[in-house]
Amino acid sequence: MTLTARQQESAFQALDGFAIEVPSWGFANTGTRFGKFIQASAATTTPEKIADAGQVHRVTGCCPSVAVHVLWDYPNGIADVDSLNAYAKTQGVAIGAINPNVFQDQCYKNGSLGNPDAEVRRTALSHILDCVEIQKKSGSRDLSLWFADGTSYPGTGSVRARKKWFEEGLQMVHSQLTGNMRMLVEYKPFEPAFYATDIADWGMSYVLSKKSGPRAKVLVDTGHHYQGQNVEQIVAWLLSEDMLGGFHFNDRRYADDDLTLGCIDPYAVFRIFHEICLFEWEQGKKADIAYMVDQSHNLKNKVEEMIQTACTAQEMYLKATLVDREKLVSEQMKGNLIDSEECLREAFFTDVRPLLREWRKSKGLAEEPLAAHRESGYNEKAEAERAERNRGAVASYA
Ligand code: PSV
Ligand code: MN
Repeated sequence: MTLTARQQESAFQALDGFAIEVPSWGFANTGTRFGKFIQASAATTTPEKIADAGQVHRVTGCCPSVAVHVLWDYPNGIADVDSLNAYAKTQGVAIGAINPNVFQDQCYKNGSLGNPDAEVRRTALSHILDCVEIQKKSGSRDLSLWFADGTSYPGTGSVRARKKWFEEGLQMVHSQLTGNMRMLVEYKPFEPAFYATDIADWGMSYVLSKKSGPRAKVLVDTGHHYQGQNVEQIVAWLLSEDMLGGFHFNDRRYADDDLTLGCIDPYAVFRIFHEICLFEWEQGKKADIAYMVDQSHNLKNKVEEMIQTACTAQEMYLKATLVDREKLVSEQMKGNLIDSEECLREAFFTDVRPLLREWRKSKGLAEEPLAAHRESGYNEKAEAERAERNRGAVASYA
């Protein structure tokens, strides 16, 4: 596909308007339940996670914010907000979505907002409301809600009672949101619950969001679906209902694998972006969607993989902007299956990397973000500063 000057200009505009948020937890040493493989350069403190996010943005130019997980990143709660906001600014990024954590404490064994014990439900609600205060003080637009709630054996919980408790809890959270604040409700079919997760799919997330109020939207984590599920169809439905709030991007082969975006199926990522671009083209305006990454790299170097992810997201998004939508719609209406499908394939198989290099040059960025990062010496410096603390992490884990 050769691009006209007009197409190149609109591609640059599209890239100017594309940003993807990185997760603080993607920079720390994490692992599977079978073990952790420690990286000497991994972040050991919240400022280090923010500094890593800053480095990703410095070389890619498309990751201006970092999502935080309150229990992991704000040891002193709201008292940490000002200093972290100020520090993030020095690193060229902003604090993004605020993630409460109502899944790791012992009291949450039988759930949080869906727990049969009213006292535990109150504890969970109170933590989430504290997070709303952090969100307000931080100036973060989105509260990102994920619940590990559910039951793992048949008969061990009332599905409808738990649904009702969720409705009540989420409505309370919604009532505290002001200004442009939103709450995004994430779903996940299984893990850690293995019989009936309380918010297991987009329909449940949709119902709870609708019942909470207009600031509640659905969050689609691409890894949170059953094998073979058509995620872009879910995206299109949510868009048409004005209920798509954001994404947690990652790739998967089997379940919630949290692999690098696009490493298994880049065409699936392209198709998601295509549905969004098509919708925006028809509406004549941008959809209000928070693009976020949710990956925790256990094996690859963390900063490098986040750079890889950001670049893949840009590439797939850019390809989606190139679809000849006028032709697509006309071929669809005529029932021309091959010609319609070719509109997608033509854009998908276009090598957009030269265009991206041009865009980066026009922004004063390095043409190859990964190479620029490697040449910067950032990793060596981080390793020298953090290795000792990370050795400590191995010792305390063993
Ligand atoms: C749960 O699997 C999840 O996708 C949620 O978004 C959490 O906030 C995140 O991973 C980190 O545990
Ligand atoms: Mn997620």
